[in-house]
Amino acid sequence: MSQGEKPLILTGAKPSGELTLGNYLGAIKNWAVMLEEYECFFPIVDLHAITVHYVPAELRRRTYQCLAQYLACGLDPERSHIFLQSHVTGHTELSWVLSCLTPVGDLHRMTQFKEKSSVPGASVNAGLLYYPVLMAADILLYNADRVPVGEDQKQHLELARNLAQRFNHTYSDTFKIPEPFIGKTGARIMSLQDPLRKMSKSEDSPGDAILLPDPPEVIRKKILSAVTDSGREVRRGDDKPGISNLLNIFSAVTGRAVEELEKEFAGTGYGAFKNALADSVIAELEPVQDRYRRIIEDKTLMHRVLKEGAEAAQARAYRTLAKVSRKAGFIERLR
Ligand code: ATP
Ligand code: LTN
Repeated sequence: MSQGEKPLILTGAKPSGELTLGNYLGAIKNWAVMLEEYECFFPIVDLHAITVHYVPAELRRRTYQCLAQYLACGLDPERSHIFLQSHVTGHTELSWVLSCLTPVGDLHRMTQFKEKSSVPGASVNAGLLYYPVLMAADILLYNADRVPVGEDQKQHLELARNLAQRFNHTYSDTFKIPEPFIGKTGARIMSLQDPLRKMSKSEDSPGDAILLPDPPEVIRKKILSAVTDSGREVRRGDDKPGISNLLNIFSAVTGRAVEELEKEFAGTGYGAFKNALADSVIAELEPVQDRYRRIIEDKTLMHRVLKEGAEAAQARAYRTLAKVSRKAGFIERLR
């Protein structure tokens, strides 16, 4: 890295539904504070979204929603590059070269592939199998130093690291080996109805997740009906996954330590605790929702962000792609 150049962070999210409080606390809120220290690339990975059954018009709508939610959550497009994966030439090209270095058995062994392909009635297409190679290409195309991911994506990041090493070994030193990056807060927000599963936007049951656009009364209702544990003590513990999750959320939203919250709510019972948590979540999301409502109507703004993001990303992607082509033995394109 030359002097004065910031390390590069890259992370992607699929436009597969409304973002949840889990995405916000576990990911985007942490990303927004990285803009000072890192050069940040935030692709919305629409090519990954078509590996499972989808409706094109829905994908388009969700892609705009995801972008508007990113901006509303405080990702500043003046200080980061927000773009669509499908707008940049290079992701699929590099993915092809990397797939020729990937033993197919490694892909069959991926946990996410096994889970998604074992859903009854799922049509298992080759894209679903190659999903992790495309993700590796997303990361290596920009030579990312660090990749913020949740637990569930660690195996995929490991493949990206292996592929970087394999490419460097097969051809010559080209890629940095990307490191995982674990956020400070909200690492794993669990479902409100089943605190042993993570809060996820692709779950069907509506009480599981708080969605960023949920109105205040819906947020309160979901929190009040969150599954709790036996007893009425507000404390963290392995025997209390429901209350522990709610305490984690409270702590991530307010920045207050769990121990401090335990003291404050000692002896108050679950009802008062849940109402106070609902107040905090509603207050945290209100400004995000106001901004979201404005941004989603402003196509001019969204298109400008995507255009500028794609231009910056493309410039960097072309440099890597040229290097990769040369090393792989392709003759340079004639002009
Ligand atoms: P799906 O629920 O559809 O599988 P997802 O929300 O897990 O999707 P992405 O949208 O690609 O997947 O994830 C964006 C980021 O949000 C990732 O960094 C992921 O680790 C993080 N994230 C998702 N759910 C949670 C959660 N419940 N708690 C903390 N972080 C989360
Ligand atoms: N597979 C990831 C999304 C994703 C990603 C990436 C994350 C696609 N490309 C590159 C980090 C870096 C997921 O499902 N959360």
